[in-house]
Amino acid sequence: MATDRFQGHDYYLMDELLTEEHKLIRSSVRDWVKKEVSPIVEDACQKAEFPKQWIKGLAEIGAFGPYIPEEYGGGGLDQIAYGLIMQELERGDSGLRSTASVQSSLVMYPIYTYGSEEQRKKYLPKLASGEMMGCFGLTEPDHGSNPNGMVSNIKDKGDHFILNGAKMWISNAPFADIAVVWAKDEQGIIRGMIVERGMKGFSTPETHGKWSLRASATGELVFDNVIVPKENILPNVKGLKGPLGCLNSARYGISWGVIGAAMDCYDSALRYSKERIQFGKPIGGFQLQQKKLAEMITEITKAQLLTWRLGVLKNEGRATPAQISMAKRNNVNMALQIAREARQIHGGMGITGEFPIMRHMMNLESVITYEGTHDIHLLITGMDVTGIAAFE
Ligand code: TGC
Ligand code: FAD
Repeated sequence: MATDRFQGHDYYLMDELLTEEHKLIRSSVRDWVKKEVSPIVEDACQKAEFPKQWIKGLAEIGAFGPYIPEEYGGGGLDQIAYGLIMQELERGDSGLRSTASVQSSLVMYPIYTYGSEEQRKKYLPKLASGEMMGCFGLTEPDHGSNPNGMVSNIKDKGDHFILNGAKMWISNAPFADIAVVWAKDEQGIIRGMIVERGMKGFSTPETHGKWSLRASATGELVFDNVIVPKENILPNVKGLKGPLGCLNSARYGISWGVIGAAMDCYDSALRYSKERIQFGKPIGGFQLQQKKLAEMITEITKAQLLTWRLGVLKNEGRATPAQISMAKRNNVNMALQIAREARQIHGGMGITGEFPIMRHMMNLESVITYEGTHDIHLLITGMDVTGIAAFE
């Protein structure tokens, strides 16, 4: 990719709503992305490799567990800071943000929220420092949008459980040291547990051939009579609300993250429209291109306002799951539409790795599917406003 000339976009002066600490965090993550991510991300995607050196850097900038209390190694920051970190990471690449949001919201969050004090002390500091990486196993081959139908199961054998089943599409699985796994007990109740690499019968085959999130490692989790000690069960939650509670945090982070990807596409398109000459003038001087750019910045601004308000509500403990669904759905779709329009503004150059556009666009095709599809989030809003579930 050519030199990273990204500048943030703040049409409604939203920076005035941020603290000095928020701005400092944002600029340190942006600097790190420019220095360590932008120069190699295109190559990593072309080769479908997750650059492992990013793990140390992500830990150093505080991207693992920003809102987990400092006594467990986290950053002790608020939800706006978490959102800004996700925004800057996804500005670099959605796969990079995925790595950080899985570690923070889907591994550290459940251990912190549902774990015992021993589990918190054992895992959280190592997860925060990147010494240990985690993944989250909810989706199964036959149960994606409907995780309640899962068939992975545990059987009580006295001092341990025997775990059988399989999870699919699991971010970070190929290199994770631990997996937070959700499986049904003999009463059919969903339980969470920590499965460690090296446990007999546990394997994590990598998923190849993705056209999207190529700089993020994805894999399966296979459990063949895995012995899970009882002390590895998350004691403080039972039922589907356990994993769905984690998704609230991750979906919130995504609603910020994708604004980063959208801003990167807009930023590139705006610059290109002023530099590219056709018919004797910059293409940005044609009304058709201005329509695209004007609509892009309008949609980015609306998304920024939505997520900022959501962050305030989340800080106050008042954000509802349905409000989070609305922001995730709106903002991912917004970013994907902007990527498609930005691709057109770049003409043929838009399909090359000289610009970040096509990579963002392909990544966003995963982001609009994972953490609840575009359709599922619409149904969540529909249920919230009517009081009637239309999932089945
Ligand atoms: P339903 O009967 O509605 O609810 C079951 C129980 O859960 C509670 N609940 C929630 N709790 C916390 N947060 C939420 N968002 C919640 N939504 C529901 C609910 O109150 C109930 O509690 P209780 O006490 O009464 O038992 O459940 P349902 O089976 O009808 O399903 C509802 C539906 C379809 C919305 C849900 O299954 C869903 O969200 N499906 C989408 C699945 C999904 O998002 N999977 C994501 C997998 S992880 C992932 O994609 C990671 S990508 C990571 C990356 O790389 O960044
Ligand atoms: P399906 O559920 O089969 O859906 C197929 C289509 O049917 C979709 O368009 C959907 O909207 C629609 N549909 C389904 N049900 C309904 C309905 N009731 N009404 C109307 N339409 C419906 N999962 C994890 O657990 N951990 C991870 O780390 C993780 N990482 C991922 C990384 C990547 C790159 C990808 C692509 C996925 C990841 N996932 C992960 C899985 C992801 O959450 C699922 O793909 C997603 O929840 C959708 O499930 P599915 O793919 O089985 O699609």
